[in-house]
Amino acid sequence: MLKYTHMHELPKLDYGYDALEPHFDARTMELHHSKHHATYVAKLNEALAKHPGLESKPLEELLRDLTSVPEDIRTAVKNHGGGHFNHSLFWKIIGPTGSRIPVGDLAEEINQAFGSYEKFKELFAAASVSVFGSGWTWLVRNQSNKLEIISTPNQDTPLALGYMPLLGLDVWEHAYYLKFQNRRVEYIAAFWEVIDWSKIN
Ligand code: MN3
Repeated sequence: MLKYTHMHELPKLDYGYDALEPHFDARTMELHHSKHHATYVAKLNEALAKHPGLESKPLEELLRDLTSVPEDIRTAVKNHGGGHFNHSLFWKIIGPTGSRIPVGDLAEEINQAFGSYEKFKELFAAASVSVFGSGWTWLVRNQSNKLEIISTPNQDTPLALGYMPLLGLDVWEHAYYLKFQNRRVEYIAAFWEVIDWSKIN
């Protein structure tokens, strides 16, 4: 997955800001990536700079074991490091092309865990709608290697809870307010039109 050897950097997108139109609009994509995500990266680097050496540690390692992070920067790493990790994953699992339905072994696993892809989407949407305030909904693997749908508040990561995230949906208002205002349900519906299951598999 993500590997870092020095200062953390804002990852380039594999597609243009307007590539996901009409589902995800260009203006939101641009602000979300070049402002919101960039700010998480800048603030993460700012925090890590207080403890030379930590910037070369893989971010996933820090997030999996936040208690090992020095206390004076723990909250900053959790929030901004989490924001960097979560968004980096998010950009990777969406795209202008690709498979809009699960493929391969994962398709079969989703059917077994949730009944069908339609049922999975219903459960995932219900979890996304019920996130109060800002947060994320995830498809994860638990420690028994089974699929689960979970939600996390703010920029908390599934890693910190011992889960391996496969896909995540950002349900902060900054991810959808310009186009959908308060209509989170419509944003979730648009997400299924831009998700690329071939990358998740
Ligand atoms: Mn966001």
